[in-house]
Amino acid sequence: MSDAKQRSLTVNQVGYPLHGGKCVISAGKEGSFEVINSDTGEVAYRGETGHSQFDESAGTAVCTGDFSALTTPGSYYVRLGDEVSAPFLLSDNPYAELQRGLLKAFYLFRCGCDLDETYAGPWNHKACHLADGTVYDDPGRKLESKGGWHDAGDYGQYTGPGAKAVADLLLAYEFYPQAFTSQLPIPESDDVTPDVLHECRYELEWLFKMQDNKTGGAFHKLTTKHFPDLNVMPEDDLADLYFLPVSATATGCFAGVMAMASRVYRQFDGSFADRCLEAARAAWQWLLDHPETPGFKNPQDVSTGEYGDEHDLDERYWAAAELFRTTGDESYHRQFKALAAQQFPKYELGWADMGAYGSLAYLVGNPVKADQTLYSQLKAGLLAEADKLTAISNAVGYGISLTPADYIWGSNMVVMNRAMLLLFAYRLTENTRYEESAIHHIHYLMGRNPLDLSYVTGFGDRPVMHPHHRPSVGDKVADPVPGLVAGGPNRGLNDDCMMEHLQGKAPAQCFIDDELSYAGNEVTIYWNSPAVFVVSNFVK
Ligand code: G3I
Ligand code: 9MR
Ligand code: ZN
Repeated sequence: MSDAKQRSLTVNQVGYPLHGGKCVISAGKEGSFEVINSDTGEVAYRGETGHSQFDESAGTAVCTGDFSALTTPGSYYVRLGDEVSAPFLLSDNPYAELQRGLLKAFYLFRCGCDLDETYAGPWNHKACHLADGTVYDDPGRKLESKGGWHDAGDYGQYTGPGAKAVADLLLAYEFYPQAFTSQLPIPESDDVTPDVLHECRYELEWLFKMQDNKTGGAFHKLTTKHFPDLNVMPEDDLADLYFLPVSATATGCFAGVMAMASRVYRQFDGSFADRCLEAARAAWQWLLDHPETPGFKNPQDVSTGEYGDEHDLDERYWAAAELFRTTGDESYHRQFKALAAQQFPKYELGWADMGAYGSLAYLVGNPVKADQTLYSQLKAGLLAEADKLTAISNAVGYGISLTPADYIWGSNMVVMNRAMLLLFAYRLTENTRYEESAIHHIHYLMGRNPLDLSYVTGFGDRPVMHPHHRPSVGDKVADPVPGLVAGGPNRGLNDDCMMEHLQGKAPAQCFIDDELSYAGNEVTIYWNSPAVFVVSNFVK
């Protein structure tokens, strides 16, 4: 843990925008509270908390102190009796640095190139995973494999999760271009193309290599057979790399993200946009040729991440939606409508359930071309989901949309995905209720939670310090690589470290800042990416 002691009075440790809701959450005590200016020691605001109510996720009674009326910029903390909160800022644009940190993390996840000190600071290291990979099913076949981002705390590279991460970042850019105007910087920075697109292109260039040019299908993943030890730096991980077999879920995600990229990059680089579209079409053809395929399973001698998913309708649905949105081609529309008529989750954004990307593409595409009945159905469905999420958020202590059952492996992705969905609803209706609910999810992530922890390394008064992230463990730098979103509380306690330390805890307390805890404290690109999206909505 960081040196600061855990406090029962919690805030967003980065801060709050000047205008809009601002609350402190107290676990235990209620009553009069003061917001104190940290520089002058003066009381800037006095208020009364509401009454405490038991919150099942937190396992404690909690109450809220509202200080929305305080709108003077500055650095503050809250006092209630003898309890104090972490310090935080009130500012016009409090999340600009956080958003850049969350995005810069993708550069720090890069595989296959030197991370120079100029861009990576003390977290620089040499190029890794440069060798060709062997096609697992056809061992005589070797293919170039270099590039892309590592998935997580391990060095595997997985097509579906990579596509989700790129999709979130491209959507963030499409929705919030104003949040991407300054350089990070990264080696490709120029004054023409926004850095977010340079960074995504690094992954997209690798994704091209995941398409089997013999069939158009996408290999499920590129990994060694087993995970290396936890302290192995990327450039020292020299075991053989394998392209694991093509799967329908990977191919659907590949087609979806390539069709999306073709649209987004068109104005910057027409020939790259053409390449993306051609790759998407070929992947789509593979899907048509393989209407029923079993979900991916690790072969017996492979133990890296499986990302198993039996259901590929949602990935096909997303692919058809993006191909229709990008090309306007009626044949994709027909196929999208046929898929939409089937039963599967259409408002989820996880690595396994990609339906919401398809629904959104249809809803923000060209409404004139859309089938009006289907359009209305999907919009009503999305808003109903968003209403459900705001209702849960308003009912429970920490103001977010998770029920106790939702604290699973990667619960912070659930937190951010749901905030994303709320922001989709805001986009479609301009009803600020959805946006107000979304920002509470950032407050939770950044410290206003039962553990008083910022789940983003390098940000906030009490951030995660020991993520399950091999470079952070293996390098000689005391601080972890910054800008990484930790998985978060997981009531399943799916690793030995959690089992040893967290038995009997309430769901939102099932978290330990220990590098051995891979089921709670690992980091991944697709936990960072929805955070970039959500925070970007609030960046000026
Ligand atoms: O969705 C179910 C839920 O319905 C059920 O109530 C709950 C009970 O445990 O489980 C939920 O499923 C969990 C699922 O994550 C949710 O996404 C599974 O238990 C849990 O095992 C599964 O964990 C996945 C984990 O790999 C193990 O397969 C994570 O989502 C996934 O993010 C993680 O990915 C790993 C890669 O394999 C390797 N690289 C690192 C990465 C992050 O840890
Ligand atoms: O380090 C691995 C991590 O990146 C994965 O997400 C996780 C789940 O697949 O597995 C971790 O590896 C652990 C392995 O599964 C069990 N033995 C301990 C390993 C951690 O060092
Ligand atoms: Zn690498």
